[in-house]
Order: sequence, then C-alpha cells, then structure tokens
Amino acid sequence: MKDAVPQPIHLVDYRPPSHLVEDVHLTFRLSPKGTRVIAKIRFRANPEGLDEGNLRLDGENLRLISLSLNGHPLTALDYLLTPQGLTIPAERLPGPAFTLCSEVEIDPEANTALEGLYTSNGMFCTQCEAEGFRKITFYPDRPDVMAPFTVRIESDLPVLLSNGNPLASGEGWAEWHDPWPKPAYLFALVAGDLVAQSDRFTTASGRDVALNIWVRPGDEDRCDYAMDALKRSMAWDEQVYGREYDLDIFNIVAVDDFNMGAMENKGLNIFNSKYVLASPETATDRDYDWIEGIVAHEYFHNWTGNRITCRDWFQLCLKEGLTVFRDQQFSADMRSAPVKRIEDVLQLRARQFREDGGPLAHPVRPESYVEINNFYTATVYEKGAELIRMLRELVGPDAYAAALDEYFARHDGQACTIEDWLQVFEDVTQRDLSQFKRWYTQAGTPRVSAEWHIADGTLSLTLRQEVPATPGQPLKEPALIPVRLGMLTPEGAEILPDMVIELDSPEVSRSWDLADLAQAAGVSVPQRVIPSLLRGFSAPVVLDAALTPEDRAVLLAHDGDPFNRWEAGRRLLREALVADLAQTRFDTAGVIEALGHAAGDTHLDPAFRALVLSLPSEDDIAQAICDIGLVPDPVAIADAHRALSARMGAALGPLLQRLYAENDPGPAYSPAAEDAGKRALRNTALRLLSLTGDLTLARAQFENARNMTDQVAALSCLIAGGETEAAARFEAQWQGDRLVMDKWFMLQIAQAPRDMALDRAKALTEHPLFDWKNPNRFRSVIGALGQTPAAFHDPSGAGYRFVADWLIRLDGLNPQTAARMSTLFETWRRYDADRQELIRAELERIAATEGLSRDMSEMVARISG
Ligand code: 0A1
Ligand code: ZN
Repeated sequence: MKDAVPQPIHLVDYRPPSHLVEDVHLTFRLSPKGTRVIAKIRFRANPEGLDEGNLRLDGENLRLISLSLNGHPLTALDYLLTPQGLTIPAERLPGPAFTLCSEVEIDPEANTALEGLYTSNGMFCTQCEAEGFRKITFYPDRPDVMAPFTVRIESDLPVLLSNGNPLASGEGWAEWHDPWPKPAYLFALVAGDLVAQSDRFTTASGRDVALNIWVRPGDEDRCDYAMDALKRSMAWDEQVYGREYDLDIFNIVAVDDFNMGAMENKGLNIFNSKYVLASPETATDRDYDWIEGIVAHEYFHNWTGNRITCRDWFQLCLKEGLTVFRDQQFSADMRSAPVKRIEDVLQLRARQFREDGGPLAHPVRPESYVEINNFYTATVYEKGAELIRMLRELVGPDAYAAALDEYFARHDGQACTIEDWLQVFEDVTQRDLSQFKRWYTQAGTPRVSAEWHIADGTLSLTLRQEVPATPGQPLKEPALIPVRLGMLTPEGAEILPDMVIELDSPEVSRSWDLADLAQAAGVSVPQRVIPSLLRGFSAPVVLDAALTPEDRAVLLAHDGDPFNRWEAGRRLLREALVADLAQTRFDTAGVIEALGHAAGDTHLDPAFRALVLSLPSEDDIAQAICDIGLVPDPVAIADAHRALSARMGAALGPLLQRLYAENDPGPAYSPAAEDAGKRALRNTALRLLSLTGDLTLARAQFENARNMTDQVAALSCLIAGGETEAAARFEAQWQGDRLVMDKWFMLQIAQAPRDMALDRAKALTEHPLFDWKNPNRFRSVIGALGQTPAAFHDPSGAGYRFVADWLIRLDGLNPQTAARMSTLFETWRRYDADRQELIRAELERIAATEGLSRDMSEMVARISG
C-alpha cells in the first residue's frame, strides 16, 4: 500500500506558534544503535498564538520512553502520538508556563538518510536543517521558535561538541551552553575520534575566539586553507558589514557522509569533508575556490541566518540569497572581481536558468511545498543572491550599507520575512519597492530585448521585457529590471557614460543627442553605435539584442566592462556552434581569430583569458538550439563541441603553445588567484591542443605534475584522447584517498569519448570502491553520467534507465540526495519525441515504485508536469 498522498503546505496558512520555548536542556547518552535523548523544555504560551492552545510537538522515528509535565508523569491518555509527532491538548496543560521532560531512544546507525543524528565512519554527527531535529527529540521544530540550548553529551568518544561555549567536561561527558536563542534547525552535536587544527582570532572589540577545524586523524595537515579562509571571512565581515563573532569558540567539523555542502549550525559548522580538506597534491584550484567560498558562506550565516533567521521555510531566500550574495562579494574581494562575476553567472545560467525554464520553475519565495528539502534550489540560493545584488544596484552602495545596518539593528534575535527585509529598505531609502517585490513572487527568467537606431542626429534606445509563463503562473506583471549599459563606437571608443536604466514597464525608451555625446567623449560623431547592455550582468535576465558578429567582435576587443567583453566572446562561440548544428553559414574562423587576440593580450588577467577561451557547455548549446526553435540532438552537440575545440586548437596552435610555456607559475604551489589564473590559462591551452589529437604535452604534464590541478587537467586530456593507462596509474597512486578517488570516478565518465561513457559508468558501479551510500561517491558516478549529455541521452534510453535504476535504489536509503538528483531529468521536454517517450517511461517507473519517498514523489510529479 502506498502512503497517503502528502498534502502541500502553503505560505498563506502560516500561523504563529501556540507556545514559545524559554530554554532547552538536552542530555545525549550516545550509542550507535540506541542513543537516549532526554529533553527538558520550558514552555510558555505565545501571546500572539491564534489557535486553541494545544501543545504540538514534531517527532519522527522516536521511541518514546517517558514523558512528564512539571514533574508529573504523563500516560498515553494525556497526549496523542502519531508518526508525525505528539499533541498535548490545552486542557491537559497546567497553565501558560510549564516544563516538559521527555526521554526517547533513536538509532543513529540505522539513519542512512543523514538527517537528524547519524553515524559516519564511527563518528556521530547531526544535520537538522530543515526538519531533522524532529528525528532527535519531540520539539516545536519550526524556525520561529528560538531558544537558548544547554547540552550534555555522554560518550566514551574523545571529542564531544555542541553549539555555543563549553561549560564543563570530564571523563566521558561534556556540557555546552549556547546563550543565543536559536531555532532547532541550527542545533548540532558531534562526537568522535577527531583531531583539531587550532588557531585564534581577536575580534574588533577584543573578544578572543578559539578556532578549531576537527578532522579524522591523518587529515589535520589539510586544514590550513580552510583555517585561513575562516580568519579572512571573520575579518571581512567586520570590515565590510560591521559584524563581529559572538561566542568564545568557533568549531568546524569535516564529515565524509553529508548530503549537502556544509551547514551553519551556531558555533559548530559541519562540512562535507570535500569542502574543508585540501593540500596541493590532492585538491585542485577549483576545490580551493569552493573551500574559500563555502567556509565564508557558513561563517556569514552567523549574522544572516542565525542571529536573524527565517520566520518559516518559505522565507528561506531571506538567509540564503543574502548569504550567497555576501560570500560572492567576499570572494570577489579576495580574487579578481570580474572573473568571480563571470563564474557566478556561468553557474546561474547553468543551474538556475535551466530550472527557471522548465517544469521545476518556482519563485525565489515559493508559495507552497510538499517537502521543504526540495526547495534548497538554485532559484532560492543563486537567483536569491541576484535579487540582493539588484537591490544594491538600485539603491546604491551607501543606502545598501545603511539598510543593512538598520536590518541588523531592527531584527537581531528575530525570525523574519521578506516583507521585513524590504520594509527596512523602504524605510531607509523612502523608495516604494512593491514592484521590485515581484522578483520574489514571480518565477521565470525575464527576456529583455533591445532596439536602437540613429535618426536626425538622435540616438534612440528601446528596451522591452517579457516574463514567460511558468507552472501555475500563466500571467506575469512587468519586473523592475536594472539595465546597466554603455555605448561604443565601431572603433571601440566609449561614447556614453556608463549608466543604469530602470526597465519598469513592458517598454522603456531613451534618446540622446549624438553630437553632444561625441563631443563629451572627445570622438567624432559616429555613423552607428554598438550598445553594451546588461553590464556586469546587472539583472538575471536573458538578453536579446540584434548585435552582428562584427559588433560582438568590437565588444570583445574594446568593451570597458570586463563582463561584457567576455560575454561577447561567449556569444560568438555559441553562435558558431549553433550555426554548425543548424548548418547555416558563419565566420567561425573570424571568431577564433578574435578570441585568440583577447587570449593573447598580456594586459588581461590570465584567469579572464582562460574564460575567454572556454566553450559554452553542451547543455548551454542544447538550450540555445531550443531558443531558435529547433530540437537539440545531444550526440550531434557533443561532436560539434569537440570539433570546435579541435579547430580552435589547430588554428591557435602557436599562441596556445606560447600561453602554455609562459604561464607556468613555477614549482611552489600557491592557491592564490594569481597562480591559479595562470594554471587555468595554461590548462585551457593544453586542453585545446590535446583535442587536436596530439597528446604529447598532456602526457608530459601527467608525468611531471606536482599538484592536483595539473594532474587532473592532464588526466582529463588523456582520457578524452582515449588513453586508459593514465587512469590506471592515477588509481594506483590515489586509491587510499577518498576525495581524490571521487575525481577519478567522475573523470572517467565525464571525459570519456562519448560512446564509451555509459559502459564506463556501469563498470564503475562494480568497482570495489563504489560506495553508493556515500553521497559524494554516488554523485561522482551517477551524477557524472547524468551530466554527460551524449551518454545520458543515448538514443537507446540506456542512460535514462541507468540513472533511474540508481535513483530508485538510493531513494530507499537517502531520499534527499536521490530527490535532488532527479533534476537530471528536468529538461526532458527539450528533446525529440522518442527521447521524451523514453524519459516519461522512466519517470513513470520511478513514480510507481513501492514506498517511494515524499521527496522523490514530489519531484517526479513536478518534473512530469
Ligand atoms: N543551509 C546550508 C545548506 C543546507 C541546506 C539544507 C540541508 O538539508 C536539507 C543541509 C544543508 C547552507 O546554506 O550552507
Ligand atoms: Zn546557506
């Protein structure tokens, strides 16, 4: 029998809690199969509670041992127990204030979902966001109930950690107290045989903070970078946002089995070990980037998420959008800002635009959900961050800073909404933001089109917008879109001072006297102009502007805005690929030459030049083919992609050889931006050269590589070139290292010649190190196949079947990770009727699986549409 269909939860149904929590005392008697949790919770009635005053506590998979109220034991007649929780009717409560004590037993070892308290390699750890705390004890597990926690842990394990400051400890026990009221989703506990790399930080007001990164013995020499990133984050948040840390200790723990990247638990951040551990030999520059960004992200949550949290889960973007924006600002300050912006936009387009254009499209603040874990999406996170960026663009950096000061002052210690957030901006700027708010409530990526012409000495520009229909939202209102722009002459001179036009209706026009512009810019009056639109990617929209390839080449060579410079080259590459696939004429040779010029310009940052030479992804091309009304063929796209790379490798051969030779940062490895940029450029050159079929350089680099960035780059080229020996040697070298072996699994699929990837993936699932219960390993094999379009979309349907089989299997064990990966199917309507039929059959097979999780049922239903 299938469970009853889970009912959606709606934002409009929000009601304040009936009771608030004064404080919580928890005792954990840890044991892998039977952990006892004793909770003593002081409640008081919420004066703002609207219901009849029953006490409703969430609780799942808990074996109730005992329950008492103000010291009096309760019997089964005093409460109602269901699989979702426990209710004590108002008439059984002793008054508005009372203390509830409960004892429950849980089984951490059987917890394969990795939500609540679980074990990983002999260590205990927790993951409570979004609704994991209810798997630990009976509690009002909702973010608007905030309380100080005191925790006692009893265990023989040597390291026992929880939130806040240490209170006391002895042989086999430790006590922690967190004075800052917090919702249960920020609770954390860790117990294990761990070692720390330790340091200290003194805050601006002189608080001495102990910093620890806890890892398994043997990993302690791989924490330097995470520690360095943490200290830089703490200093940056003081300098840029005036935010200081507020406890005596800050702990980070690395765990191998983790569903997501990391978690911002108060004072005790828990990380997927992939985002903590790094050494030059085992981690790539990209890994270092991720570690820096994620350490910062979790740390910044201390103020945006923990001190000010969300009223309910519909407000998730309140903490996530703002914290992503803050971590993006931090990384931009640590590295090259334009390169960081390009990388962020690449991610946004690859993940969020893809989501927004398909059956899973939802507003940044959704209005309903079945399973909240399914809404930790690129839309909530990345588009959420874009909204903060636009707001800052619209009000200006000074008003933004003033608004943030006011936000922290007004709402510290509260659980807030998007309305609270926008109200602060309205109060500080006196600006009506009701139209801007549509960005939070309307799904879909707006399309902006531009037309311009010169007549009678006047330059006119018209911008138009359209917000496409999305599931459940057929009609949209115009959004408020900040379009930053400039204008160039055909010779590449800037003729219009950089400005922002607020596109706030379906159509907005501006005009300028061309002679005035020319005079101010000190150039002669041009016959035509080339607009540089959406500079810095000032809004998350798709831009249609009728620029010719020649116009784009001018922007690539001269645009004063680095983002648009890169964008021009990227559009040219995309047009070349689309023309090849659609068999239309296009001057690809001219494009390659223009890209070569930019890549060879030594005044430009090497990291930027590497981005100029990199091709759009196969998935981007599929989307671009759809946009011109054709049906993408993933196999043809893979071939065209490879052919264009090879053509670039051949046409730019001498330049690429030179870039390779000139950008060697030398034998000492530094993860800092300058050296990483050189390696990026060098390895991009290596890739293009190798795809011409000449693997000499790649072989030499593989032999001599002294860091993982260079080793992986060389290995990728060799695998793509059909050589298998290098992969075997890599395996022999690294088989004892879990994180490096994740790369090995992934590369053999993602880099394989397209007709070999699926067989490889199947074979790798038989490998003794394929531990499918570990989310990282599962993603590096099943996820890798799903992200290799030509193999996943194999016309036989075997790729779809492979992924669906494994999703069904994983769903029985770890619904959250399985459901997240079902998004591999989200673009299915792009493809031809045969492929659609094959995918539909797999979606139906998943949906019909006995005992399917709520997570997966919701996802498959939404994807199927
Ligand atoms: N809040 C964390 C990420 C996170 C989200 C959900 C989780 O379980 C459903 C776990 C972690 C962050 O933004 O870093
Ligand atoms: Zn976050």
